[in-house]
Amino acid sequence: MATIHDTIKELKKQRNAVILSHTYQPAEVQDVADFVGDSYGLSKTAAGVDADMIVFCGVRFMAETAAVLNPDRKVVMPDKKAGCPMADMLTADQLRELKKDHPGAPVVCYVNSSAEVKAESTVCCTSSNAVKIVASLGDAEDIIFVPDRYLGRFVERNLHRELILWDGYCPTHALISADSVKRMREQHPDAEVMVHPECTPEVQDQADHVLSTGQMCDLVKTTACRTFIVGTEKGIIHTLRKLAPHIEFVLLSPSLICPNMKRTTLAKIARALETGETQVNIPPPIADKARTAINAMLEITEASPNA
Ligand code: CIZ
Ligand code: SF4
Repeated sequence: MATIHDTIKELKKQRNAVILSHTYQPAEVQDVADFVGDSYGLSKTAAGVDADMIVFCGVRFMAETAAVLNPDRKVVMPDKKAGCPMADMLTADQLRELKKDHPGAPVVCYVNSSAEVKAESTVCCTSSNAVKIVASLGDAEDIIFVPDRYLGRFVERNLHRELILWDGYCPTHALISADSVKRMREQHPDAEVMVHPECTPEVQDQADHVLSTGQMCDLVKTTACRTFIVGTEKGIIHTLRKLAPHIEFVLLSPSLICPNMKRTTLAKIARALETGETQVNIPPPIADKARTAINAMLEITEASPNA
């Protein structure tokens, strides 16, 4: 009898599809994917492969980014309800109002935002390049940074300047307490602690490394450290163990689970491949403006990749 893995493989061939999985996805989803990575890296990868259909296993803003960067391909989400509460904390109307209060201020928007919000922004950023993107705006007196207040605070501290922040946050990362870092350090005295900049400043203060998911994956390939306490969504533990099987990875808190990231199942992937549902459609005028903000980020990061 054909297994779900056989079915996915066969349908993928028939549809000339590629499966992309974010590192926060369940282990079994990551294992059937052609590429595993962060949202922006995956979208860029998708642009370079020969496929008619992209099955994006992640949350909506990620699939939207893939659709914006791959306008000629069909991008489908296995579960259309997989949203991101942080992205939902800022609407395009709210951003337009904020811009009116600060005329002329450039807007930097974290990729964890809707295509409509990106379309209202000057330049996008990811958690790996947020500091560099804001720094590139140099002398601007006022800079609006949306929607994550904690990534915004991380940028403020690194650049020693104030930003106009929105009050968004990730409910999964923001719930982690600084005390939980202290407790875990007591249990694992030889471990280094890495946390995501979506964590609160108090948690960031307790960590050895504040890193994006991509930077965490890079660090474990070269480090001499043999135990890490990991302060980001649980799915990445599977990714990190595959990259560095000789290292022990301990999740900072059992509550580091994003319910939306866990909506994807193998059965839903098979159904998405079979039916082509649910397709992500971004109206072209919005997609064009969102692409401009994403490409502006690319130009800045590629102009001086190591700066
Ligand atoms: O953009 C992503 O993939 C997210 C949500 C996290 C990260 O650190 O890259
Ligand atoms: Fe959104 Fe947080 Fe889930 Fe990432 S982990 S998708 S920021 S709710």
